[in-house]
Amino acid sequence: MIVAALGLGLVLLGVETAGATPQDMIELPVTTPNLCATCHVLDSPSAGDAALNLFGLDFLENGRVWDSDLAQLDSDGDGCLNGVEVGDSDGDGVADGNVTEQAGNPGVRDNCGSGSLVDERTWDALKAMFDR
Ligand SMILES: [Ca+2]
Ligand SMILES: [Ca+2]
Repeated sequence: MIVAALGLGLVLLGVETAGATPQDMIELPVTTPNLCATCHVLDSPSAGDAALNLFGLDFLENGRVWDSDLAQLDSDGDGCLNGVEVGDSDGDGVADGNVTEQAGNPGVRDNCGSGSLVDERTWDALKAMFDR
């Protein structure tokens, strides 16, 4: 009986974990083309293999809420703010202008800006001031 209850608990836990992802995705005004990969290291993460990328970790730390604080960060350190990459610069939950696709992946260091090493270091120093 105890084993059965434990098993049920694990199943419920797994369902809850997997079910949270679409709910989190609603937070972002623009999710294409990266979809799951916006927050995860895999395109199609499963409950047991859903490692988060740098943006996903910041999103989690931010209480799984998309807001102006998160939009002002550059989670992946590529010189582009999360808000710019997602397509909602001010993080108010409404896509910028006629934006229908993310400009870049906020969790992957890509070529969406001219982030030099110096800029990244400066930004890391700035972030460190707020990450207390
Ligand atoms: Ca970035
Ligand atoms: Ca990026």
